[in-house]
Amino acid sequence: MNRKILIMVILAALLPMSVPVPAYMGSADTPDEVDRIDAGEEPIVRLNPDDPSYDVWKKIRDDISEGREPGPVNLQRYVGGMPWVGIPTFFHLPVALTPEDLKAGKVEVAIFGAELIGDPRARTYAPQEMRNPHRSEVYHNWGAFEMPELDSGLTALQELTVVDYGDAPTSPMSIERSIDPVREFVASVAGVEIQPGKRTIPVIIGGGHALMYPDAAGLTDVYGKGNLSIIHFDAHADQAPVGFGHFYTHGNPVRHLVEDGLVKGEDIIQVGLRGPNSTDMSGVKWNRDNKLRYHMMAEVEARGWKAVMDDIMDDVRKVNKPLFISFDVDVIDPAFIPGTSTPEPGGMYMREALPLMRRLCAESNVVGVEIVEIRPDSDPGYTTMLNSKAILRQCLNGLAMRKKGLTEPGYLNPDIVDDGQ
Ligand SMILES: [Mn+2]
Repeated sequence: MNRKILIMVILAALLPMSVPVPAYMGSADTPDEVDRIDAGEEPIVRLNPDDPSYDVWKKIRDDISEGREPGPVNLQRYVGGMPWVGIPTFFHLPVALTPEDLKAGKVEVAIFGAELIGDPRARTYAPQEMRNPHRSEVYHNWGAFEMPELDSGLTALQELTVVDYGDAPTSPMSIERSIDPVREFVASVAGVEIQPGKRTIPVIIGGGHALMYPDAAGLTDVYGKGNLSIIHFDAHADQAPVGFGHFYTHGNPVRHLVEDGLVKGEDIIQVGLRGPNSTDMSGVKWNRDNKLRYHMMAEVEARGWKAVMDDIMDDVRKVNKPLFISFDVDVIDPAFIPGTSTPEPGGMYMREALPLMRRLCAESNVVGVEIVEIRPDSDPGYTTMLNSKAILRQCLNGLAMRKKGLTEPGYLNPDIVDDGQ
């Protein structure tokens, strides 16, 4: 009996004692599939490997690097332009297609899309809408037309080498078949060493929050198990014990990352939890038993934003490991981001989110970022795309500040805080 089966048998023996199955969850009879898993057989997912489209979604073109030197390619014809001119990539950035391109271009940040089909939160067109300048022109002036951020005085996209890295491979039919390819894709980006001790930062635009598992796991493949910290922005705790029998869902990545030993509970900081869909008191108990740090909206209500923000930054300093920012946009109040799958009133305001994102990226060692649960299809006023882009831009602004050494806590350009009169 191998170790995995032994653990499953022990868990199966303990399960009826520790987890009573509520009546509404149906019969406690063991379904056939679980019998098969207990017997050490593969779960039944009937696939057709003879189908010529079996793996086209993850098969790399043979001629992807043919006839060109490795490095980013700028697709724009002109030196600069207005948002509605040119070929839409993320912020009109140059494109890179391979890890060799990232390495040759010493690319500091690679932005790419990922959509996990099979989750009800999937196929949202979020990556493509992030590339689309329509109704969010303010962030899409490009090249010579780029404007500096007032708060830092820096033009982030000119300070940093950033590319559009296309999209991660995801099966159009199966979340399960997509997990390992996304994990490997994230690891292949973070694995690019651009100078000693400095690696490319993957920035993932999604898609359902089931992404958090392969995104974080891909980073631990590079930085080491137990050597990654996560700041997790979300209205929801995402450690649900249920998922309709599925292991990977948008509601449980935190639990699985901890239980699989990839990330330690004490290295996870959660911000913005609230609302009836978030968790119940048994979920809170799970958080406390596993030593997670959390700052719920109730704490903001009790203590005020400034005090809580200072504690969040203290937590990040205390954990002091390479940091992954997992930003579920439903942490923001639906007044600002209605285009998300599980909106919860009473959330963070953009005025709170922007400086926190900027500070995290400027003052800590960020090695990966995901901005997920963006749903342009339920964004009637274009605020979702505008605000999601603002969050990403403040992250890039913070990374540019870090590169320039502007890492003093809460740094703001002094001339914009005070008119000196
Ligand atoms: Mn989430």
